[in-house]
Order: sequence, then structure tokens, then C-alpha cells
Amino acid sequence: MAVERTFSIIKPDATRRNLTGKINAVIEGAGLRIVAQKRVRWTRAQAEKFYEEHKARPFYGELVDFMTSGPIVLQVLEGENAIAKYREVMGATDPKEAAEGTVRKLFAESKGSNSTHGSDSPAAADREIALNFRLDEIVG
Ligand code: DAT
Ligand code: MG
Repeated sequence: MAVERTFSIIKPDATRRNLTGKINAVIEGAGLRIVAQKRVRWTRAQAEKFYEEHKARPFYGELVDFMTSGPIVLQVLEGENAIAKYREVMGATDPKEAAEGTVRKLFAESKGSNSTHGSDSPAAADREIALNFRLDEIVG
């Protein structure tokens, strides 16, 4: 297995409830290192571009509304097998289906308001990191 980087977002439902530190504790407890982090508020254009693969889905408008509804924390996580590992640490998209101990089981409110994003493939991780961080903002 190789050391990889993945892209993570702590979503507006989680920043609103002051859960950034608790989610970071789960991330670090799983052995992933936070090698870049910044708190921002996305414009609609930024959210639309980030989620453009979902443009045709019925929940796209709601997703863009939600992701621009408050501050978010953008992160790059590094570790062995980081992409698959963080998907496991997050749990299923719908917290009702998420395994015990996962971030979404612990903290998510609903399928839409689900506290975290994590890249789902190496190509997605590369694209999502490049969209959100300059190289000199990532310190491994
Ligand atoms: P994931 O974030 O687990 O990779 P996804 O890529 O299928 O899930 O969808 C992106 C986000 O869109 C997801 O985190 C929450 C929202 N979403 C997905 N399916 C939804 C649905 N049926 N209703 C409302 N929001 C949904
Ligand atoms: Mg996804």
C-alpha cells in the first residue's frame, strides 16, 4: 500500500454545531494526518463546479444550497490508503446506513446534511485537491 492524499470537507451542518475538532479527532484517531486545512465559505459557482458530476441529479440544487449555507473546512488528509480509508472512516452517505463509530453515524443529521465529504477515487482526489489548494498550502 502506498501513502496517498485525499480531499475532505467538514460541511456546514458540522461547522454550525461546532464539531470541527471532534471530527478531526476521529480523522487523526484513524491514523490520517491533516496536511492542509482552511475554513472558507464557498460561492455558488465554486460549489457548482466542485459537484458538477452530480449536475443531472435531482438533489443537485439542494446540495449547492446546502454547501453554500455556511462555513466549511477544506482539508487534505495523508496516510496509507488514505482515499479508501477516509471513505470508511466517514461511513455511508446516509447516516441511517452508516456503521457504528463512523463520522456520519456519530454526527450526520440526514443524507443531505451529512457532515463530511471525502474523495471517492485517486482521480477525484487529484481534481478536488487541485481545485481547492495551492501546492504550497499543503505541508506533509
Ligand atoms: P458521498 O458524499 O457519500 O460520496 P454522493 O457523491 O453520492 O455521496 O453525493 C454527494 C452528496 O450529495 C452527498 O454527500 C449528500 C448529497 N446527496 C446524495 N444523495 C442525496 C439524496 N438522495 N438526497 C439528498 N442529498 C443527497
Ligand atoms: Mg461522492
